[in-house]
Amino acid sequence: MADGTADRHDADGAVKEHVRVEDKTKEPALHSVVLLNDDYTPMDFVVDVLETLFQKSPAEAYRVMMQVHVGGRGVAGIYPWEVAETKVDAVLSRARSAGHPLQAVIEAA
Ligand code: TYC
Repeated sequence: MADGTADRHDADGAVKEHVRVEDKTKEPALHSVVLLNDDYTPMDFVVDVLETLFQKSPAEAYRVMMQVHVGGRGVAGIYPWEVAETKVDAVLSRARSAGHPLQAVIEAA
């Protein structure tokens, strides 16, 4: 129904109850910005990216950077899709300007 509610019917067709089916406002789907490891981007550069673009504390930025370095990938942050896309663009733009091959991708969270 237009007001976000629906009538529920019994087997005989009688209206049993009038229930709300879903909220009108939906939360945006969340997406992870994932940093990928490579052999050339300096650790300090990745830590700086995590601190300045993803608002990580120095200790958390170092932890995430080491997780990527050792495990190959790590979550820098979780955002609505458009914010995640802007973050990835910022990471890639900053990395390319500095001459580093750092890669970041978006995944459904
Ligand atoms: N593996 C890199 C090095 O040894 C460091 C690094 C960490 C690179 C995280 C990318 O997303 C990355 N210099």
